[in-house]
Amino acid sequence: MKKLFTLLLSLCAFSASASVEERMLQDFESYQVGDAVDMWNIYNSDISTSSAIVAADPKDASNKVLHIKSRSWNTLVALHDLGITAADLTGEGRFLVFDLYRPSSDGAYKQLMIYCGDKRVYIDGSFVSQCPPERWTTKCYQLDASTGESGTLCLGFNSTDAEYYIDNVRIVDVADFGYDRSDAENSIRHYAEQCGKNIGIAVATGDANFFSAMNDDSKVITQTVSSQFNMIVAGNEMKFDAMEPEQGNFKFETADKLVAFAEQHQMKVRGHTLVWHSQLPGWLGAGSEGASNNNNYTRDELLKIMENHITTIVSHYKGRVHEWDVVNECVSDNSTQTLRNSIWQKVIGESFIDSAFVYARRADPDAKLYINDYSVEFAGNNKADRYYNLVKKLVARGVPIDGVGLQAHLYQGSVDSAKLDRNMKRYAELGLNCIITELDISLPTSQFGSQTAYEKQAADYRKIVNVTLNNANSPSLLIWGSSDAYSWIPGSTNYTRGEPLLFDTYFCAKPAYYAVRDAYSARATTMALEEVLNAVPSESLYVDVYNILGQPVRLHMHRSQIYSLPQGTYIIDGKVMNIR
Ligand code: 9MR
Repeated sequence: MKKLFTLLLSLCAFSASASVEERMLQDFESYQVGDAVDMWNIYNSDISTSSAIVAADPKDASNKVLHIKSRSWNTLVALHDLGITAADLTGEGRFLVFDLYRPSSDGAYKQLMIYCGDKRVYIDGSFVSQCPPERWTTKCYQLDASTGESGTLCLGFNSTDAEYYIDNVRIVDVADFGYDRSDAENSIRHYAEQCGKNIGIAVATGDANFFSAMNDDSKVITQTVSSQFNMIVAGNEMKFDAMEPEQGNFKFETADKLVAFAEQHQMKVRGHTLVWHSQLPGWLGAGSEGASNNNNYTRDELLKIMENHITTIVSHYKGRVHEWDVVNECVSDNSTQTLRNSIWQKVIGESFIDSAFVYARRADPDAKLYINDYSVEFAGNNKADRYYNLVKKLVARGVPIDGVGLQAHLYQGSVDSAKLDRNMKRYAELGLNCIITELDISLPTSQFGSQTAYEKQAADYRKIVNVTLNNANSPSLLIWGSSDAYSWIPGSTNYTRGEPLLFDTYFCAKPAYYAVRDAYSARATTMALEEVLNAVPSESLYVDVYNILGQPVRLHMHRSQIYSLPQGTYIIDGKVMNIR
């Protein structure tokens, strides 16, 4: 069951204009099972223990694939006779793509390298999770700009113990992403800014090599992140284990890069996260669930550790990180208890929350301080109400908290605008902000590729944005991931759900992208027009309304009647206005 890719022109389902062209370089079908393919070592080391043998696809015996065992560092597969140069592999909208499969015995974290002749055209910035075990995954790389070099295309994982399969090595050209990253005036960010809102994106090390690509303006991910968003949050790189991997030894390098990138692109930074039960360093002795106290810390000792962690990090970024998730996911999933079992709660008690906020406030009095949690979006739902009751108590006892984060890891179809609106309003009554911090709206695998499902997903995104636009205490909305290829959802749901984001694997805009952009732009237009109308002298009670062809719709209409016009675009007193 060979996939037919050769010079296939496929229209992206998402937009009439987005188009993707694929050119097959090697699908191994012309080989015999058992044929060996050359390997190459970058430093000419002994590669005799490594092998690349054409084999039957572990999932489909009728398909031929390449089975690779890499037993020495820097040993790659040499794909001869492809007739390409390094320059052929690069360009805006051009990706090198292949399918990857690894048996469960293979370790997940690896570093991919790609060479064209002697020229390295790609390297993962670090060892990153490559793909789930025992399933084919599409891997997609925008290579480093090259000119002229030619030679054999070599690729593989830098490892002494890798075992994996590859197939369908191909070049993909995206002729049109369905949106123009260079059009600053027609971006989500532009319209959100007109509405006075922050629209954010989470990026992580493994996402199109973001931390290596961030200084390269030709990279699609760099362009997407900086052109469409005005806020950024690190998916993993500012968590406890990343920032303080050894006690008292803080690692700021990666997070510093993120902050510098944000400043270069006039984006705000959201700091995620200071105190959490997950992604804790081993030295803390909290165990795999984050709920043990293997070092038998006393309450005072653990408070000191927490104070030092928060104070060091928040001081380091004083004035540069706009807001912090001070305490993350402290509410229990068990409806009979308030707080989750964690080392913090167990050793310090509920007041660990109070202390964490106080330490953060002291370190940067201007940073906005948030509590953050999941499954707490919709007022009336059990966990949402327990979260609210906890926050209400924090406010009552004077904890220096500015706002509440609703993570919003949602399923398509689960969005309840009325309950979300009610939630935001009850936090406003407490004097708090209430923002969406980690939005994604997943689809079941059975709906992948379905235009109808993407439209419904888009409608859900639009609902969420509209609720935030209706609530002045909701200044920020952040999307948890840059493209469907880099979402955490598939792995976390055992690959039963996914495709939850605004962009697909190649960063083509999905309907959800347009929905979010339109939601902000509609409000921005209305807001701009309201200003124009308000500027009209109060005695001018009547306006002339035209359609976009300039034909009169209503002349001398009482301006109080404008919002009763049927949905559509009009020119009113010389200004374009969308009525929705
Ligand atoms: O996106 C993050 C993913 O890369 C990590 O593997 C995962 C580990 O816990 O954390 C993900 O982000 C989480 C965030 O920090 C807190 N809320 C839930 C998010 C999804 O798990």
